Amino acid sequence: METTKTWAIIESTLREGEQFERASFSPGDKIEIARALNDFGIEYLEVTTPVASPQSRADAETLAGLGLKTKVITHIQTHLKTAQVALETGVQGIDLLFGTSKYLRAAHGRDIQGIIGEAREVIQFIRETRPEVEVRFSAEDTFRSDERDLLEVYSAIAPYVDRVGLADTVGVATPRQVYALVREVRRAIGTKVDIEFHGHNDTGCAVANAYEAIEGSATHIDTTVLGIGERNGITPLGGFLARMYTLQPEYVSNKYQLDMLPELDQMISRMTKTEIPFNNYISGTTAFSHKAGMHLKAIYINPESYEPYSPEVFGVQRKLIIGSKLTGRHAIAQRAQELGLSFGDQELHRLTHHIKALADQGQLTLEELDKILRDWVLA
Ligand code: HCA
Ligand code: CU
Repeated sequence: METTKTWAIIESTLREGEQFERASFSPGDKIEIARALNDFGIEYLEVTTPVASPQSRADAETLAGLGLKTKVITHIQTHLKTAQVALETGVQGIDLLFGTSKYLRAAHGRDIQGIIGEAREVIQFIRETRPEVEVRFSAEDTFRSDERDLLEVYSAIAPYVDRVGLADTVGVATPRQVYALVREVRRAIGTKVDIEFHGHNDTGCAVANAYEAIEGSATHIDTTVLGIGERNGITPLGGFLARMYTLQPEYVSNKYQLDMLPELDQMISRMTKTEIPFNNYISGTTAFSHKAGMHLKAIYINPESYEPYSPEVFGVQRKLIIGSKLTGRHAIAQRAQELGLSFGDQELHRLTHHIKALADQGQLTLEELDKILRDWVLA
């Protein structure tokens, strides 16, 4: 049964993704990315702070003015002047950030009361200037911050914002920890304010942590296409959707144009000159490859037997690797049938044995396999 959890994606390829070593999106790239994510059905686009550079400011204005269905929000440090510039770009939302861990507090020199005071001032300014703009407040490095400090900050600020954010800035949180802390924050701030989770992937938990955040009552998840970001990045859009699709297939496929996902990955791969990893969720070249004889046999009977979801849902095709030493009679027979050939039981047995022996010397391509099948008939 589908769970009834509802959540939205804050797609940060245009912000966190710009912090990826190999990303340097041109103004044209940014428009292409924004339009594609809009068509895909993403709810929010987070774009680089307008104070990063003159072009960043111009880009934020352009993106905010595209008239997309997707809300365009920017991501800024909690400073009054920056907030003013952000509002001038015409964005529909502002994600505010303030470091609360001992490391980051040492860097910006604020105590908890100082953080709360400054955040309130900036939030009040935004509310008074542009009441329709959505405001989020996030405690950077949440999972290395003192829990009492965090709850104090979130409780003090929640009444003034639409959303609070938890950020696993260095990717150290465990799934259970994320679940537990989101629950704690929910208890502290009540049900009226949304909760966002942003998770880095340094220890390989970014997808699991995003999922646990939702289980814990988070309503918004940050992703980037291919997971690009600082260091090895954050929760990848594809991996997150693969995770959620198995649990909420209708909810996910109604919200998003899922068969566009490989195109999104290819677009970012092209722009960042980075190959899509072979084992990438959904769009990796081996993501739907089946090889062992037993797997092939079962796949022919019912693809669900060895697939968590159908590749067609995501606009890709499964691949059957028939010419290997692990192949089986059923796979050979099936391929023969596709070529309009048929073999009796004994023949098939001998043929399969022959193919396995050949493949022991090196895996056969489909063309090589087909030739062997045809030659066998002629021999
Ligand atoms: C960074 C900031 C951030 C912010 C996340 C958020 C992080 O390190 O550049 O605003 O929720 O990972 O803490 O991306
Ligand atoms: Cu980040």
